[in-house]
Amino acid sequence: MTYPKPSREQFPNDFIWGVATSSFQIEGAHQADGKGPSIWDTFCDQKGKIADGSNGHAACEHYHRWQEDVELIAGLGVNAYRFSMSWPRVQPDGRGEWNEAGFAFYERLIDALNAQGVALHLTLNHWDLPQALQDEGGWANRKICGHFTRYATEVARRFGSRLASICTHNEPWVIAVLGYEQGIFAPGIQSRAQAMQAMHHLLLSHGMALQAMRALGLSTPMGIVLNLSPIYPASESPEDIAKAKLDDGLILRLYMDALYRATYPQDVIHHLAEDAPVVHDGDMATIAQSLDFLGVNYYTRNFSSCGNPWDVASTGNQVTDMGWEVYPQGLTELLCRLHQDYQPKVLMVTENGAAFKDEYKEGVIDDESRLAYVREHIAATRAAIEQGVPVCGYFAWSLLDNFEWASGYAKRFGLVHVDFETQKRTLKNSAIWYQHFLSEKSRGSN
Ligand code: IFM
Repeated sequence: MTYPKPSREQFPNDFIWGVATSSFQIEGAHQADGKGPSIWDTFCDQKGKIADGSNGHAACEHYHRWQEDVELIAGLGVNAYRFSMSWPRVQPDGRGEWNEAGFAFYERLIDALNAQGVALHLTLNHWDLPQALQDEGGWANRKICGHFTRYATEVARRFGSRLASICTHNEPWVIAVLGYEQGIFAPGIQSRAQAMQAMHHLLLSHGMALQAMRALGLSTPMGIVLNLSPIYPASESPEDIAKAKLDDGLILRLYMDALYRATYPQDVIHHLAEDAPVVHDGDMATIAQSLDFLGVNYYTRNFSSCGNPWDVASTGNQVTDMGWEVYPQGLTELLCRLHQDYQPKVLMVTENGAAFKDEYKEGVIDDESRLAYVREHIAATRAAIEQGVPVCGYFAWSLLDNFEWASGYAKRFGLVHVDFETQKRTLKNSAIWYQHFLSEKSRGSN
């Protein structure tokens, strides 16, 4: 199924159109001006953890090239920018002194973008935890909830009124499961019990931070961003169907039930058995603060199989450089399901995009596959809105080619190409299409 080409006019006038990045993936300047080490600095230093042996020392040098990047963002014609703050840049050990030089960087960035009419959507935690907190157990240690709440409150106090929204955590499932259970992301731990405890503390700290930030009297919308996708059984066998239900529980219901129903799903808790998190009285009520928005990061759908691993090629659909199937309908389905099952006040597509190999030819990057991916997913978002889902924004991932975590710099998600030797930025055709789409006046002209 393909969607009709979208046009901007099909969306409400106040729809949020943005591009997204995160601190560790673009900033570089890993030791500049008093910044402390993050768990991703430590992880990159361990042999074999990052596919190309790279790290975030330079990344896109955004810390030094932020003015050029502000012009780039404004030039795209977006009305919003989603970015994250590096906790160790503003509080090097995560629990002690504030680093004024770090705050000054974000102050300059926020003010410059606001001056260009670009609204700022801040994420407090996009994975680069201060290493000093990991040294005392990181997200698996309940004490971190207090540290995170103090950090969130300080950031909201300083910048809240200049921000269009504040998100506590980006993709807690990734932090907990890839970081503490599978160990393929920082901090590289392999323990399901620790992962589930980390998951619980991420959610608890989210609720505590929301309470504390709201106590400042701010009207800034506050929420959380989850990585979600529909999960299908690989076959009609009862085993595959049961596996898909459980996987959906581990990836979606665990988080959504906690946030919207103040409970963890019993089938999942039963399955986790002794690895289930320790939950104190009152925790679930704290987690289930009312959310001003739910951020959804969508890239692909998933299949669950009890037998051989699912072969993505068997769908016949295009597959990205990450090995992820291109399946825009999954976004429509997901948004409709979230609306039906949990009724978030509003939903934002906070990340959506694709890594493909790009060819740079005489200053042109003709990334037709990425362009089609973005266009189709915007159309899929539109289809959900037509079905009554209150979606208020779409952010393309990502503004720039950047450090793609354990994959290093080889996987390029940017609408804007970065030559990592020279740091030259070049708009890919997908960026030019987005720019044109955003500036279009007449229906169907894109
Ligand atoms: O690059 C990441 C981002 O940091 C979090 N969401 C998924 C993206 C692509 O893998």
